[in-house]
Amino acid sequence: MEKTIEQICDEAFKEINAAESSESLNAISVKYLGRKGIITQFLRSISTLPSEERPKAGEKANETKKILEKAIKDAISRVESEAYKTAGFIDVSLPGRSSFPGSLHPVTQIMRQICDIFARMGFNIAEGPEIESDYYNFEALNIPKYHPARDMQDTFYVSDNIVLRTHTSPVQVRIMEKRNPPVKIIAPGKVYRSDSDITHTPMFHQVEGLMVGENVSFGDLKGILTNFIHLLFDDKTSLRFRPSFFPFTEPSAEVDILCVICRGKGCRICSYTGWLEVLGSGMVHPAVFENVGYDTSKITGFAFGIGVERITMLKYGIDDIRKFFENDLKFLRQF
Ligand code: 2NM
Repeated sequence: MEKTIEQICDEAFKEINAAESSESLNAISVKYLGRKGIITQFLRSISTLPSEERPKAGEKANETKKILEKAIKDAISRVESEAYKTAGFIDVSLPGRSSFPGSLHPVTQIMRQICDIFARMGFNIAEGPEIESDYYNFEALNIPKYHPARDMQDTFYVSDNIVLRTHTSPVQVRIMEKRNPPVKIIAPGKVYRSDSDITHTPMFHQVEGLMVGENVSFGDLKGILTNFIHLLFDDKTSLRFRPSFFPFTEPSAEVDILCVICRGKGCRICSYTGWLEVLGSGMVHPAVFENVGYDTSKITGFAFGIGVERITMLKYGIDDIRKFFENDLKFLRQF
């Protein structure tokens, strides 16, 4: 049986769509539309049809001819386009596209290093809420009502009795309420203070530590913190314990290390003192123990607080704390 014009058209379209070069499209054009082409022959065969069928068949065949001519023309411009020529080809001479896998933020990296060091010394890791009650953030820690830390200027208030924690000490209070000594924990996390300049951001990270039990002494504090500094920096880094004051410790001591930049000679980083302040510490105040129900005639302990951004700045020689929070990939990819 002779093929209908519709069947011929379908077949031609299949070939046109499969063609990948202008040469093969030209061959398709010859096959269907050439002097001896299928469509041309079909047009000629119309004269053999009964006269009443001729006009309709002729009209359809001419229409098909026009459609195929246009389809072949369009297909030639498709295969000759730049996009088509380059699709699926790999130019091996091009420089490779580098991929940047994500990495941990420098502050996160140092926070983990700090936690790892204390974990190796037997400290458990404790966490707690960032939105705290006035009681856990201040009252339980022996911070009196008139203390400047409680002022709106220094603390973010959520409501009258609710604050964004200004340190992670409330975590330690919550643990002491729940557990009896011995307690040996560190509390890493975000803290908030209403402060902003090149050395302060309204949010920063702390790791606070607490060791409580019978016969825990200031000597233990010195031993643990000396070991910590030697593991975090190197074991030639000298430390000094300088008297200080915190409402929640007595006695209190600030820990300085010999300047990691100038090794004590005096430079811009250490304000020409040769020393860098790295953490605060002290023996937990009996008032704090009383608040959590510990027997102050048997129990002693020490605590300390480390500012993670500050340590990270010292370790990497970064001079502006705000760089940590600008999300500049040129900065972050260095670590
Ligand atoms: C510091 C300095 C000294 C501290 C005290 C306590 C608690 F809850 F046990 F009383 N936790 N952390 C502490 C002591 C924190 O930060 C500079």
